[in-house]
Amino acid sequence: MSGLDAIAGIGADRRRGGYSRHVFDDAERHLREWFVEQAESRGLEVETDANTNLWAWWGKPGEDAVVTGSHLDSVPGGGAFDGPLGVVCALEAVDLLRERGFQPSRPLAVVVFAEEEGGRFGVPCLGSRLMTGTIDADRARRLRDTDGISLAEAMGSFGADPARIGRDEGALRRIGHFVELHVEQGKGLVDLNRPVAVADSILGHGRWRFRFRGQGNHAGATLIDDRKDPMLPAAELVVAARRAAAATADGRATVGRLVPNPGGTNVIASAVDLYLDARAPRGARAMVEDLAEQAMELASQEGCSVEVVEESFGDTVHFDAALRDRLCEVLDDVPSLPTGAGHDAGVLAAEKPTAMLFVRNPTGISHAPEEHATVEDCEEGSHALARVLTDLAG
Ligand code: HGY
Ligand code: MN
Ligand code: MN
Ligand code: MN
Repeated sequence: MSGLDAIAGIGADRRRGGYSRHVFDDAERHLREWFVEQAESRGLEVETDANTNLWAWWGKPGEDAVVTGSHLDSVPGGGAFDGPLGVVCALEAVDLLRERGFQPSRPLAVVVFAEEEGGRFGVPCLGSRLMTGTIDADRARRLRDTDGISLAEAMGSFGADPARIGRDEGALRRIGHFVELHVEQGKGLVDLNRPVAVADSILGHGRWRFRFRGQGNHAGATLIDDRKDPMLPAAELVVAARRAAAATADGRATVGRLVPNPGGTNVIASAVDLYLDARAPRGARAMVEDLAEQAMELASQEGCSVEVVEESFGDTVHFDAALRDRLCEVLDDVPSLPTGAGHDAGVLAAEKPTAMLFVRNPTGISHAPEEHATVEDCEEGSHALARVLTDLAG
């Protein structure tokens, strides 16, 4: 908790509540500095990889390492635990192992992945996607934030070389196992009345941008019949998305961001960008294809047009069953749980034996300031992580 307290003032968002910490902004740079200080004070050797992920090594960096960690960025107005808890518990686990005089037989590293939430450039798990080549480097360089700054430009200002981003064979060879600890983002552990679980699967999920275009005009002088208001099909699509998710097995669909241009109370918008987050064990893409057809119909009814762009997609992830079972056993039969939230561990799972630990969230709320974990459960989590690292690196 002292780790979380130390960063509690960084990136606090007075307007939205909670935290807004986005890749390469002041808050996120500050968090990187904090991490480097923490790692170096423990004698860990810190390096930043070509994709701006941070690594802290216990002993010499080497291949087949046991790697743990998470991310420090947040969604806009997010909670204090999503990401930082996995980093703080990783450092705490290192302390616990040291106190016990543990000597790892394999290299051990704590990693902080960049832009996990996609809060600035729109693609979640950007650092791990780049490292694994799951996103094309050229496409990534051209991603833009809401101020029009490209990832390449932002990396340049940060002091990283955008020409070097992309699949990083060296970094990947070093990962033998990856274990990410994370606050649970639902109520699974509350319902089971248990503090810690091992992850079983991650729901397939993606993000899409629907750009509706109409005719900007005067709110008072334009007769209702004369309007081409892109807000109309956008609003109807919000409702259609909810219905589509309800009709899809274990489906979810969210419009958490709707951006009218130019955005004036007395102005009929000329365009509206609607950002859709859709998830399902199977068929998230089919759900969105159907919504895209509906969007076209809704747009044409209003004399508008629509263009749909897939910003990211990841299939359902089933974590390595042998590793999951091994963790459950090492942790004396903790339960295993599926999750609807995405993680860098989900990206890495396609390449490496990967596992996750969840720590109970008494509110069951996440991506909001009410996200929580008690001191006792965080302690359970770091002790569980220390046991897993001891097992894997012993
Ligand atoms: O959006 C997600 O599921 C994740 O927390 N990035
Ligand atoms: Mn998150
Ligand atoms: Mn997270
Ligand atoms: Mn006027």
